[in-house]
Amino acid sequence: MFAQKPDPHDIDEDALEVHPPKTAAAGVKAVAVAMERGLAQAGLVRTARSMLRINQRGGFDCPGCAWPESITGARKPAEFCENGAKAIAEEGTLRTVTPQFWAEHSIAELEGKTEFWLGSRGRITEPVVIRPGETHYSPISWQDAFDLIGAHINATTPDRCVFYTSGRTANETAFMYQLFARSLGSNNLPDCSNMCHESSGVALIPTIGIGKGTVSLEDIHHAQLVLVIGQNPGTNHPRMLSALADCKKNGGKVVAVNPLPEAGLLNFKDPQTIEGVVGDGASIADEFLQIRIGGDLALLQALGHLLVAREEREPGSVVDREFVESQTLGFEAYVEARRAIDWDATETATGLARAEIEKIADMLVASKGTIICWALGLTQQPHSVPTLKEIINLLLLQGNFGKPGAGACPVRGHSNVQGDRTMGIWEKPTEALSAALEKEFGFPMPRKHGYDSVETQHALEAGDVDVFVSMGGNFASAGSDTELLERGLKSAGLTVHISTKPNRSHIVHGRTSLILPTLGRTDTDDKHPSGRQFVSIEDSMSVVRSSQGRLRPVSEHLLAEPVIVARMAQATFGDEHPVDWRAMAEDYDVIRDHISRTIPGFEDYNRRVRDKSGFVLPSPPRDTRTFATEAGKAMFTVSPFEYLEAPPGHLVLQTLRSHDQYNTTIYGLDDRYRGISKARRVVLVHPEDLESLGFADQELVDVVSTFNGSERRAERFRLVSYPTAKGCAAAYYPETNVLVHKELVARESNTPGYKAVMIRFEKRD
Ligand SMILES: Nc1nc2c(c(=O)[nH]1)N[C@H]1C(S)=C(S)[C@@H](COP(=O)(O)OP(=O)(O)OC[C@H]3O[C@@H](n4cnc5c(=O)[nH]c(N)nc54)[C@H](O)[C@@H]3O)O[C@H]1N2
Ligand SMILES: Nc1nc2c(c(=O)[nH]1)N[C@H]1C(S)=C(S)[C@@H](COP(=O)(O)OP(=O)(O)OC[C@H]3O[C@@H](n4cnc5c(=O)[nH]c(N)nc54)[C@H](O)[C@@H]3O)O[C@H]1N2
Ligand SMILES: [Mo]
Repeated sequence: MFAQKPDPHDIDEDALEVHPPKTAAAGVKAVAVAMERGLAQAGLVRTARSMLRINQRGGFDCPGCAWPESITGARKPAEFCENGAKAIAEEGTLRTVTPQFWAEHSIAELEGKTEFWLGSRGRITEPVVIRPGETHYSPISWQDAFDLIGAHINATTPDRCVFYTSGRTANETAFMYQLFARSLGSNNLPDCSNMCHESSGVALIPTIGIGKGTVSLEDIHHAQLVLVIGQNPGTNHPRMLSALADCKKNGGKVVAVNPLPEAGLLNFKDPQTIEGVVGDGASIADEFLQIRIGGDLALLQALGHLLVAREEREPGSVVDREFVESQTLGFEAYVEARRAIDWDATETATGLARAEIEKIADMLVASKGTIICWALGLTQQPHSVPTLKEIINLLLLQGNFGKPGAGACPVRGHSNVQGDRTMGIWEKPTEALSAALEKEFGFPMPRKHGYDSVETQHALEAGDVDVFVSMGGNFASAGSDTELLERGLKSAGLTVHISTKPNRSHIVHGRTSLILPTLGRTDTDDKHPSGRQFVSIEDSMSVVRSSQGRLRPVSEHLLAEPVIVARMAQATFGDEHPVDWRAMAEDYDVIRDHISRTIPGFEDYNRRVRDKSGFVLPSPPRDTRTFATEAGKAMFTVSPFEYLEAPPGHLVLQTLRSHDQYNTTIYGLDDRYRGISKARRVVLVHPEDLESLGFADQELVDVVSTFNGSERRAERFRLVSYPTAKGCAAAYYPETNVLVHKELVARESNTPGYKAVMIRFEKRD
C-alpha cells in the first residue's frame, strides 16, 4: 500500500523539504493558511458563511476537536483556529465524487492511492455498491442499499455483526445507532474512543467515579498551575492555547511535558490580539520537560515522592488533610509506596535530571489550584492506565477536585467522542443503561459484552464478522497492524461505510460493500416533515450544545445520519417493531425525548438544548467533591515503577499527527511548525541517535518494528535529524500503523500502543 505512483496529484515523497522547527504557534500566518484552504475548496460565499458560524450561538459545532467554547464569557467574533477552519474547508468543499468517479477508477487502481489523494477528491454524492467479482463501485438506490443491509443482517447472527462509530457522530445519531445494535441483540459497538482516550476512562472510573474530566474552561483560566502532558495543542486543540494564555495573564504557570518541543507549547501568537499579530506572542510553558516516551509514570511517581517527603518534613504544607481524610481511601498505602525512590532509575526512565523534577514539585507545592491536562502521549502506552492513575494520586494529595482552578482534564479528540459514549456507544454497557433502555422500549437488551476496536480486528481476521457497519471514520487506516486488518476487512461478507469522503476503508472493502453518503456538521438538514433539524454534541468539558449546519449540501441525494440509521433498522426489523424508527428520523425531538428518559443528566433535554449556551452535565467530583466509586470515596492507588526500554539498536517510536491532517484525513503536506513539508514518510530522530546508529540525516531506510519476537516493516522512510528526546523517534500516522503489532496495547484498556513501538532502521539502496 501507499505505493509511489507517478500521479502529479498524489504525494511525491522525494519532494521532501526540511526547515528548522518553529518556536511559536498560530499568528497571522494561521489565518492566512485557513482562508487560503477555505477559498480553494469551497469558494468565497461558502467560506464566509461557514467560518462566521463556527462555534457561535445558533451556529454549528466545529467538526475539528472537542475543546469547549466559553459558555459564560463573551465569545470572540470568530472563535478562530486554523485547523478548525481546515476541517470546515475539507467538509464544505465543492469538489464532488460522483458515480462517474467510481466508474473511472477501479479498486485495483485506487489501492495504490494515498489517503491524501482519496480525501481530496471531494464529497461523495450518491450511494454506491460493489458486489463479489466486480472491479468498480456503481450506483444503487437508497432503498436497494437498505434492503441489502437488512438481508445480510437477517442472514446471520447478531454477534457476527459489528457497528463501529467515529467520534463526529452527534448525540441523536449515536443514541439511535446503539439502540439499533442492541435491538438486534449485539453489544458489538467498537468506536474510535477505544483507540484514543479509553485508558482515561479506565483509569478515572475506579479512582474518581466518573470517566470524564472534572474541569471547566473557566477553571483553566483561573488555575495557578496547569501541567500539559503528552499533548500537542498547537495542532490538535489550537483554541486551548488561548485558554492557557488567559491562565498566564491571570498569573498562572504552565508546565509542558513532551518528548518534542512542540511550537504551541512554547509560544503562542493569538491572531485576535494586536501583540499576536505584530509581536513575538506570549510564551506558554514556564517549564518544558523533554521526557522520554513512556517515562511519565516514573516522573509522576517521583513528583509523588517529593510531595510526600515535603509533607513529612513540613506537616500541612502539601496534603489537604481534611479532604484526604473525609473523601479518599488508600492514602497510607500510597505514602508508604512513595517514601523511597531510586533516582538513577527515575533519571533513566524519564531522561530528565533530578533537579528538573524537583523544580516541578516546588511549583506543585506552591500552587493552590492545579489542573493536569493530558492526551494521547499518555493514553497509547502499555502502562497508560497506571500512569493516569498516578495523575489522580497527585491531584488527590492536594485536594485538587471540586474547587475553582483545579482538576483532571483529559483532552478529548473527535468533536463528539465524549458524547457518543454518554449516549451508550460502548461495548460494555452498564447495567443501568441496559435497564433504562429496557424500561423505555419494552424488550430485553443484550448483557454480553461486545467487541472493542482491537477485538473487532481479531474477529475480522478470524473470519467471525459477516457485517461491518461504520458510522463515519476510517477503521482500515485508524487501527493497528494495517496489513492484517485490511485482509480481515476484505473477508467480511458486507461492509457498510456511512461517509462524507472517500477513504482507504472503502477500498479494502468486504465481499459486498456499500458507501452511503451523508450530511456533515456544516450542512443544512432540511428534508423532514417537521422542518429543519438540528443535532447536539458534548464537548471535552461535558457541555452539551446544539449544532445546526448552514451550507447547502453538495448533492440532493445525501441523507442525514439519523435517517440512515432509521432506514437500516426498518429494513432489518420490518414495520412491526416496538421502536418507532420513522418517528425519530422525522423529528429529532422524538430521539431527544427518549434520551431524556434513559440517559442521566439529560432530563428535559429538548428544552435545555435550545438554550443557546447549552447545559453542563453533572460531575460529582467537580460539583460536590463526591466520588461515585464502588467504595463511595476517591481512591489512591499504588502502581509499580515501569517504563519503556528499547532493545539494543532500537528506538521507541511514537506515531502522531502532522499539523496538516485530521486523523486519517490528510489536508495537506505542510507540518509547518515542525518544518517538514511536501512529504510524509519521514522519521524524526535525535542527531546523536542517528550518529550512534550509523545513519545520516535524510537517509532512506526501511523501518522495522519488533514485538514479542515478530517483526513488521514499513518501507522507504526518510530519516530527519530532529530535536526529539534521545532514544525516541516520531513518525506520522496512518503511514506507520503497519508497524504497530495488534497485540501491542495498553493492558487494561486495550488501546493500541501507538506511542510505544520499538523500531530499528535498515539501509536501502
Ligand atoms: N488538527 C487536528 N486536530 C485534532 C486531530 C487531528 O488529527 N488534527 N485529532 C483529534 C483526535 S481524534 C485526538 S485524539 C486529538 C489528539 O491530540 P494529541 O494527543 O495532541 O495528538 P498526537 O498528535 O498523537 O500528539 C501526541 C503528543 O504527545 C506527545 N507524546 C508522545 N509520546 C509521549 C510520552 O510518552 N509522554 C509524553 N509526555 N508525551 C508524549 C507527542 O510528542 C505529541 O506532542 O486531537 C484531535 N484534534
Ligand atoms: N498510529 C496511530 N493510529 C491511530 C492514532 C494514533 O495516534 N496513532 N490515533 C487514534 C485515534 S485517537 C483515533 S480517534 C482514531 C480515528 O479513527 P476514525 O475516527 O475512524 O478516523 P477518521 O480519520 O477521523 O475518519 C475520517 C473519515 O470520517 C468520515 N467522516 C468525516 N466527517 C463525517 C461525518 O460527519 N459523518 C460521517 N458519517 N462520516 C464522516 C470521512 O469519510 C473520513 O474519511 O485513529 C486512531 N489511530
Ligand atoms: Mo482520538
